[in-house]
Amino acid sequence: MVNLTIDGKQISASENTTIMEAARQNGIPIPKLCYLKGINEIAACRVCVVEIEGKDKLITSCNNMVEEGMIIYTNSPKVRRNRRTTVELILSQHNCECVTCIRSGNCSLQRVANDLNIIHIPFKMEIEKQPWSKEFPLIRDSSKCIKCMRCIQVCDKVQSLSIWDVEGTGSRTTINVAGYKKIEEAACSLCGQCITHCPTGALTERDETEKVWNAIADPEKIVVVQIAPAVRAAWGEELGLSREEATVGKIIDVWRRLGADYVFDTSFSADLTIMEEGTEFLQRFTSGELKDRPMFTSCCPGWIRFIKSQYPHLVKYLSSAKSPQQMFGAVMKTYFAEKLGVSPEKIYTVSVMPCVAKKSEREMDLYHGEYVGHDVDAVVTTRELLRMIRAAHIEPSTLMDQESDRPMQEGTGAGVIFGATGGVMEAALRTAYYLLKGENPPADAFQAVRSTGFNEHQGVQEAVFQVDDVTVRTAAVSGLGNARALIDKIERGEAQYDFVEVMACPGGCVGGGGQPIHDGEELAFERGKNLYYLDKNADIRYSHENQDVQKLYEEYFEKPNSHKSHMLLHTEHMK
Ligand code: HC0
Ligand code: SF4
Repeated sequence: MVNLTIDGKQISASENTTIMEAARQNGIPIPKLCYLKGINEIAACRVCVVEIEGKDKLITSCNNMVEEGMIIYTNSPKVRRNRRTTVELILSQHNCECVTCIRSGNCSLQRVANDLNIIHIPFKMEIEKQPWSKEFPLIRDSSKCIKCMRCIQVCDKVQSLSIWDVEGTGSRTTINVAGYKKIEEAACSLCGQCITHCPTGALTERDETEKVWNAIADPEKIVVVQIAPAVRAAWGEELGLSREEATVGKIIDVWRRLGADYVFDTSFSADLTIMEEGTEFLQRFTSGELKDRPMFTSCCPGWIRFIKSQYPHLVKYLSSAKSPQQMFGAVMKTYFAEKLGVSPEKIYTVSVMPCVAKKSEREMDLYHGEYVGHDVDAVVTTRELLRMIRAAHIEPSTLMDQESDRPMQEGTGAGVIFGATGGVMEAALRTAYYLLKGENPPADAFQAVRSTGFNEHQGVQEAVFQVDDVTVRTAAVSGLGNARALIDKIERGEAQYDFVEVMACPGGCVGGGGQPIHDGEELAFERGKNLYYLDKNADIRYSHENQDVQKLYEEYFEKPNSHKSHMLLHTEHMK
């Protein structure tokens, strides 16, 4: 241990602790902008400077370690002056139109400037705005970039894609897509992790809320909404609702108040996905088709974009099942439209997703008789949902639990855990066991695929399950860097699996790129616990016991992997 003094407080910290961390452990927060624990500890912004007694030069606290006998001041006049100038210089190159910024109220730069009581900016430089496509689901506004490097590091170290790079020199240094490419030409997975780790409004999702407002206002359109599993685990964070208060039932109430015609829970179609994908897995597994490579799940569009650009030769091992988002859209425009007695054109489908890549997944086509269109018409992230709640002046405390509409009402605990890493695998195994044995396993029999923290086994949960004489080797991985390491192991013959679940975002959809932002704080596994709690307390925990899914098969699809389900619920990933 090392003994030292910070702001007059005598403390001890273990060796190799940074000054920032030692201060934090003792209730002394040091302001910062670029710092991201374990990912970006490069002291680029210099906001975290501190004064050391006896030393002339201030030092950065994020990358300097505590030393025996140090006397540190985190907020001396010298520190404050220096920090203030640093922030003023950053602001001089920053587009400070905060009132029209999506991150206003949740911007680390705004907070640091406010805390320093900077009420005017003494100098201003001309700010160049780089061109950017308005069509791409990931939007970058270079005039708001503070060159903290977080996006570069997250994309590189966590997602192994290195989409961003530094460009230019001197005061013209900026961040842009590496290799002077346009973002559309780069291999961006659209995971959105650079957005959730950006301290300002430089990176955002393409806003689709206006499209949704217009559809709601259009009397010709029947607006049908679905809410993804992981949204319920995070939407309350910005509204001051506790985990217990922030139910999916209240999100359903939100959409009814916003004017949607029908509201459903994506857990329903997660159960439908399990019926299709579980059946497909057993067919491929028992036919010996999976001898050399596993079947990969296909519900995460960030992962689909990744495998297509990084491992195109493995695309044929993807499950052909569409994701729950797409399946639900297809069911809404066919089965449900028929129930309502309207044509698919009248139905406008909206998904609320914790994800940015879902905005590109929706471009998938739906062919149904005469109708050619999309399963899903608009995708809003959890953050966009929150903006709509605010725009409609809905007071969160007045929201009441409501049930989703019929006939696609039921969603099981198995469908809910889709939003956490390992959840799709666990749900699939519960049903695969039933399909093999004709009886249910204990609901928690496959919990070995759950993951409880970051960096645990490099984001991989492996498990082998024995059902009579059948052995199924599984792995669930989250984070694309972890996925790359796992695939490389499979490719080198160092690991063999039958079934692999991949989620692009660390922790799964709960940590998705469309979720609320907390200045780089990682909440995925906390949110995941919420989904496991909901599963544990669900009346039904097996997808095959979802009675509304059973009815859908009876009335429409006949059976899993039938001709009709292949037409509407599966896709050809080779395209
Ligand atoms: Fe997910 Fe999904 S679990 S990808 O994370 O499979 O986005 O929540 O909606 O589609 O259900 C996201 C979440 C979904 C889909 C489901 C899957
Ligand atoms: Fe990289 Fe993901 Fe951002 Fe694309 S969305 S640039 S893959 S971090």
